[in-house]
Amino acid sequence: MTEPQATPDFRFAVHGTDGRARTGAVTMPRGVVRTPAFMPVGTAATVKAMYADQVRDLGADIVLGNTYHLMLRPGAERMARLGGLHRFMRWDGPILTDSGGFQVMSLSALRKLDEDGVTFRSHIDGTAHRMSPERSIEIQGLLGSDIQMQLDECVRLPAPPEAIEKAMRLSLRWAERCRVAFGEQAGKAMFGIVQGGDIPELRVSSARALVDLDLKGYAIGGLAVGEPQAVMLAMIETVEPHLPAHKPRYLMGVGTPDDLLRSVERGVDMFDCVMPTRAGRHGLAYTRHGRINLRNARHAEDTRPLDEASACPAARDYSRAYLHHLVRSDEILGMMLLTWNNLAYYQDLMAGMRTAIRAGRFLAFAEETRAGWERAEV
Ligand code: PRF
Repeated sequence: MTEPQATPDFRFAVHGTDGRARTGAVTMPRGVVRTPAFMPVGTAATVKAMYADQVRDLGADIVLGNTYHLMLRPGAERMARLGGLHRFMRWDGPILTDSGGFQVMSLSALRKLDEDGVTFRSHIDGTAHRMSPERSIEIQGLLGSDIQMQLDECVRLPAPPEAIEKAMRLSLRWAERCRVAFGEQAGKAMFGIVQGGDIPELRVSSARALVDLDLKGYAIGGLAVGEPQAVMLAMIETVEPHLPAHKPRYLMGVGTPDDLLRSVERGVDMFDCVMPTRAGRHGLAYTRHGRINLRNARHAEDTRPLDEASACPAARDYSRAYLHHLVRSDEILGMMLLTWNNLAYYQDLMAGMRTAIRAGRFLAFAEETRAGWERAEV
């Protein structure tokens, strides 16, 4: 290891591999992201139901913010006047922002896509907005994002091949425009997004064209959008050999704990997903023993904690009976405790994977982890 620089630029180093799985670190001025990494989703300048300090204490090195939500409320220029997203939400570590295209397509009304960007109406108040690749990068800059994503078009699957190809080519043209708009920014990065749906040839040409742009990292988008897990994994296997080994790879919007294990096995370094936080607000707990639905009557008199061996107080110190009661009563604390438990589980899973890769026993770790889930409702 070389001496850390006073203000480190954006760097990625692989520290160990096991098969295709890698462990390493992304280093940037606001901190180091240990990979494989799971980024809790902080859509509206908050990881819902969590204090920023709690998120950090669980071992999260980076969180995700959303251009779409923050441009609508509180607004990008206002955020900049307030000192940026880090100060606003009291998170001083790195922040990755999604570009907005994906959220526009899934949340807004009356959206219209053309060569130059997307026009849409806010899901909050119906006001009209326009986002071009350049404006997306400008907004991510105003937010103060450390890792910015290109604007892209993600097609839900199944879809006709022509639609998949059209979106993939448009995303490539937008990647070039975003790269120009981003320019060179010390300590920051813009990632490209591989599209191409479930068509291997399109995935490969998307990856190749993006690699030619020499970006600092590469995301795989357009997966976990309706296709079976086997198709998602096959697409990762198709794309991975075309991505540079010395740059981070980020699988967007994925996934279940099993998705994470199988994607890391195939060479993915970074993930984000609403699953642990959203599930926590709906009474679901992820544990070493599998997913538990606390709403179920079987927990009403169960004095055991979710996981007595966990370091997380939410998992260790509260009975399932109490959690069941909170969930059934729609109490805020129920959502807080289950979100806390779930993010702790996800971060522990990532830490376990990093350790296992370094020890050269990733597949054994994955098998042991999956075997534990079989004991969910005992
Ligand atoms: N593109 C962008 N964000 C995303 C996706 C994508 O394809 C996905 C797909 N799983 C989640 N989030 N920009």
